This record gives sequence, structure tokens and C-alpha cells, in this order.
Amino acid sequence: MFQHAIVRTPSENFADGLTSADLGKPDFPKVVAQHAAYCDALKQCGLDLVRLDADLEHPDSTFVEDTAVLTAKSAILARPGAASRLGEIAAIRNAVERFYSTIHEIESSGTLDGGDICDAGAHFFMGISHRTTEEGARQLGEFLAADGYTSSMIDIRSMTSILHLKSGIAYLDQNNLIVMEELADRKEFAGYNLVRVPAEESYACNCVLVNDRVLLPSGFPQLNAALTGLGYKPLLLDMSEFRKMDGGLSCLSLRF
Ligand code: CIR
Repeated sequence: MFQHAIVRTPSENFADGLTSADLGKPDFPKVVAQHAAYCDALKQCGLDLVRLDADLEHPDSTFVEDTAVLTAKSAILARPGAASRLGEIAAIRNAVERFYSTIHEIESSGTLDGGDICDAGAHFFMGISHRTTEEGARQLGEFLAADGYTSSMIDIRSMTSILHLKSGIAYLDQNNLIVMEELADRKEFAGYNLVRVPAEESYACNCVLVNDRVLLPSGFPQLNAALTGLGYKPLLLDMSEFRKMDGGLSCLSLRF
């Protein structure tokens, strides 16, 4: 069970962040409203929120998941692959120090975005992307191994459809792995109960199990039905404004 989540208020210059999406400019009042609804959903799932102030220096800083990997045993501070995001780590370090006695960090020359790291129980999938290098993943793998977790790398550098590994997969529980069609036949995922998501719904692959609910972007009826059929209780959230900045649902919080 998760007890806490770190979130960060979007800054007024949110629209100045990085994006490759061609979906238009985010509407700031809607960004604020969608973020508030997201925070309410986390509270509804029973989490206490640590809310960090908006940071005008870092318009992407509301995507806190990219800045750390938090496990039951330790916190690993990431080292974002985008230079404009490196300065986001300091505030996250302060926030996690309250909760973790063991804090590691990814060091140069490695880079790693938390959005590439999928916690699948005792195993972690680490996406090698345009943000996360093999060296960054190697360092994370060592920290995880010291805590008794296994890990493996999945190269997504040839894919243009996703920014991070978790843009295309999500592990829930009970061996259930949500996966976009384009990744579904990767040998690494054999052995999981795959919930294959058709291309037109692949944005919704980035969903997250938070205690007894699955937070799921609204507007994706096939995945909603599949999750309901498996016994999950989806809690739908409008993510339209975050999607415009390549943001997935999971990246708006660090849950632990
Ligand atoms: C970026 O390009 O870094 C941000 N605009 C979006 C990051 C989204 N992160 C995520 O989905 N894990």
C-alpha cells in the first residue's frame, strides 16, 4: 500500500516546457484544474500529499516522477536526460530526506528519467531512451540489486511514438502488465498477463495502480473496460493539458 505522494504545483510558464506533441498550447487554468483533480484522486486513494511549490525556473517540474525512483527500501535521485530539467532534483532531494534514510543518486555520465523505470514488483524494467542511458540504468540496477530487486533494460530508442518506457507500459499487480501494441511482442514481457492496448488508446497505457484504484486517463473506453473486466476500479482523470507537453498520468506524482 502506498501512503504518500509527492506532487508539484504547475508553474505559470508550464507551456514553456519540452514537448514533441502537436496538440496545441496548454490552457493554464485547465492545467491547474486537472492537477487539482489529480491531487484529489490521490487523496481519495488514501495518500498524504507532499506538495512542492511551483518552480518558474523549471516549467517541466510538475512531472515529478522523472526526478527519482522510490522503492520500499531506498530513494534513488535521478539525473534527467534533458539539461533543462537537471535543476529539478534539489527540491526532490529535500522532500525525500524526510522519509528515507538511504538516498542514492545517479551520477554523471549516466542520465536517467524516472518515467523510464517500471516497477513490476520484485523486478524493474528500465527503458533505454533518449533520456535514459545504459550507464544511468546500470547505476540504478546496482542500487536495486543491493536491495534485492532484479532489473533489465529495454531499448526503446528506435521508437518515435513514446518518450519514456512508461509511456507505453504499466505494471499493476497480480502479474498484469498493460502494454501498447507496439511493445506487446517484446520477449521481455513474455510470462506476464498482457493487457494489449490498441494504438488509438496507447496514451492510456500510462495508468497507475494506487491502492484500490487504477488512475486512468479519461476518454479510453477499451482499456477502461478491460481493466474493469479484470476487477480493477478505474478512477478517470482528464489529462488533456499534460498530454500536450508529452506528460503521462504517472509522471505527475512520486508514490511511496
Ligand atoms: C519532458 O519532456 O520532460 C516533459 N515535458 C514531459 C515529461 C513527462 N514525463 C513522463 O511522462 N514520465
